[in-house]
Amino acid sequence: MTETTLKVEGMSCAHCKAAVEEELGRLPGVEHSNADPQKGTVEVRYEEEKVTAHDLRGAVEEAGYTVAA
Ligand SMILES: [Cu+2]
Repeated sequence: MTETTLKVEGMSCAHCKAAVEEELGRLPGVEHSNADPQKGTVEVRYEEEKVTAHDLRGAVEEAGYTVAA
């Protein structure tokens, strides 16, 4: 299990938080995510054998937000 913090642009409210967390939660191997719209960060705990950083970025984009490099 590994943990990372993504910088995510565009989140502004509780709906954004829920949307990002829901999309990340769809990835098999993501155990937990916690988005903070005020800080613009998302903490993700995941299994590195199952999920790549690319997958995480894709899920955030699927939810309609952008991961800052
Ligand atoms: Cu929102």
